Amino acid sequence: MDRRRFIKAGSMLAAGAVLTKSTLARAQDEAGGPEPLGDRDAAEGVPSRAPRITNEQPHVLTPNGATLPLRTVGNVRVGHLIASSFEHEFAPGLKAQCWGYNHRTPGPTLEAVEGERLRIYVTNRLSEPTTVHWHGVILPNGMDGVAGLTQRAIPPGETFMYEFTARYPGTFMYHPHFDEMTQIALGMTGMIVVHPRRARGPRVQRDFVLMTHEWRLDVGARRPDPLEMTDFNVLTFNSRTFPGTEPLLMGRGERVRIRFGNLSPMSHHPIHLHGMSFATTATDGGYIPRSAQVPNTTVLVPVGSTRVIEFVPEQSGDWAMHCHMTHHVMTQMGHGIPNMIGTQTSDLDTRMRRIEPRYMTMAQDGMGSMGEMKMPIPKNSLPMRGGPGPFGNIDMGGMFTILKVRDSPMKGTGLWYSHPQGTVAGPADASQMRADGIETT
Ligand SMILES: [Cu+2]
Repeated sequence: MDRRRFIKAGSMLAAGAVLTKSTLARAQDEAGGPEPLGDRDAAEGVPSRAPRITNEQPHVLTPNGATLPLRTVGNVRVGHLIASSFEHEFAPGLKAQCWGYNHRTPGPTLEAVEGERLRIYVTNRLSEPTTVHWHGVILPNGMDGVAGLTQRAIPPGETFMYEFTARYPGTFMYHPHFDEMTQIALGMTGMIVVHPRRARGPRVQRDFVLMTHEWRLDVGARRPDPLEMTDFNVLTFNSRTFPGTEPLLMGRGERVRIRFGNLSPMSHHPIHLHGMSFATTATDGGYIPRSAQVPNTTVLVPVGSTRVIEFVPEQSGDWAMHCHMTHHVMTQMGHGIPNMIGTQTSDLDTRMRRIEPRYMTMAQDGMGSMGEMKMPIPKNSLPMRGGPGPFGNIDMGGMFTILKVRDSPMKGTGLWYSHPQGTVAGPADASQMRADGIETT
């Protein structure tokens, strides 16, 4: 028995042993989680705000996400995170029961300014204890959120208070430090942005945050599998998978910042931007001096890290941005199928259809067209990959989104880029090929 099977078998035995304790929790869970709270709307987070400049710094935008509302009480900024189970949509057609904060995964982005005193209440509406660890934030040891080491875990139904000063600006994250394997795998992550009191470096016009994550969600399952160690099949930006990812809208010539976080269980993500060269300006450890900023078109975001990039888009268009691990731009249906590439199937289909009339051999020429095949797919699942684009099916899914660079960025948000004439690759002209000395016969 390998280690994974052993763990799975062990967890089933353990589940049997604590059946009485977990039955109630499971019953609540099956019913779609706990009752909504009276203050749910306020606590759930507000939609990402339009850029507003404070001290020359725009608010951060969390595509597909929200910012945690903070109210000022005396000289303290007060917020409330509620950990619970809820139904989450990864993309139209794919939903699962996930765990997160304020009915979101990732939880709402915590946005503060350097030097602010923060008081964050954490209510646990999960079926097991939890904590919140403020990953990368320098704070008193007892506020660090490590169950058993720096605090007692927050029991189900209780609320704990964390209070600390955001001493240093930067891009950080929050997540539980109790049963991390389960709680993070089910979606309990969030980003923290602490703006510097005085803006550093050139002023940016847009400031986005994207949390990368990976999930094992078997076709037909209602819940991600936290026991998976290697074979993840739903890859996400802010817990959404393409075509469910909200495009990032920006103006040509604007300075744009994207802050990536990675709380995937097991994978680092090399995020590649088309049409841009950028500088990595900061990590969760602090700012990178200008003299040490290396130009790149791909930034590796390791597990448990943040990376901040800045760039000025030079060319308008619909530019792809995606993880460059090819299996991270696939979705559920691309996994676990037999490799048929190059096989000579001759009359196999005809013969098989005598036994099974719906039989069809797939992917013997490659898998590129499988995303657009109008094959029936199981309920609550995504086709192999991709989504509709202006020139046909977009052949990537998963950790993929679009940077919409426009001359007037607030116009035409839902529209595809309109290309100037003569700037789109198309079929070659035979006479021009001959003139250029290209032989094709
Ligand atoms: Cu990746």
